[in-house]
This record gives sequence, structure tokens and C-alpha cells, in this order.
Amino acid sequence: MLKLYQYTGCPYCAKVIKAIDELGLDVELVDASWGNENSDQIEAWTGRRTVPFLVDEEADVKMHESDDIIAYLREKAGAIQ
Ligand SMILES: N[C@@H](CCC(=O)N[C@@H](CS)C(=O)NCC(=O)O)C(=O)O
Repeated sequence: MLKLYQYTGCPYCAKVIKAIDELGLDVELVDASWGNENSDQIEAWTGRRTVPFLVDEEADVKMHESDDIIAYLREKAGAIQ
């Protein structure tokens, strides 16, 4: 399962969500508004709260940075199709 930690109004998150839509991937969106429990979880994992933040549970991958996330998802979509 792919999960994107994000919040409404975050432009970097919107960029990633647009790429997800274009790639046709199934990604669960997780609300990580500043200071909520999901935001706390990101900080516990990485020491940063920055979103967007991707979790690929099957591959045991966790990553910040919208450009890195989009590149990862493009590769993933290529492998899936
Ligand atoms: N370089 C990052 C920037 C992400 C970013 O600045 N996200 C904002 C929300 S749109 C954020 O989490 N700000 C809180 C912070 O920087 O601590 C990316 O491209 O993902």
C-alpha cells in the first residue's frame, strides 16, 4: 500500500497528487496537518514534519521531497504497467 501524507492547501502536496492522478496509481491520502498525530508520526520516523511524505509499505520505503516522490512513483508506475 502506498500512502501519501499531506494536507489541503500544501502546494508541494498538490503537485504530487496531480502526478498520482496522471499516473493512475492507487495511493491512500493521509491527513498530516501540522501537529496532528500523523504529523507526529512523520517526525518520529524522520525527525522532520515536512509534507508531502510518501510511505511504500511493501518496499519499506519512506521519503520526503516532492520531486523525489514523483520520480519514485513514476518508476513504480512503469513497473506496475
Ligand atoms: N522541498 C520540499 C518542500 C516541502 C514543503 O515545504 N512543505 C511544506 C508544506 S507545503 C511544509 O511541510 N512546511 C513545513 C516545514 O517546512 O517545516 C518538497 O518539495 O517536498
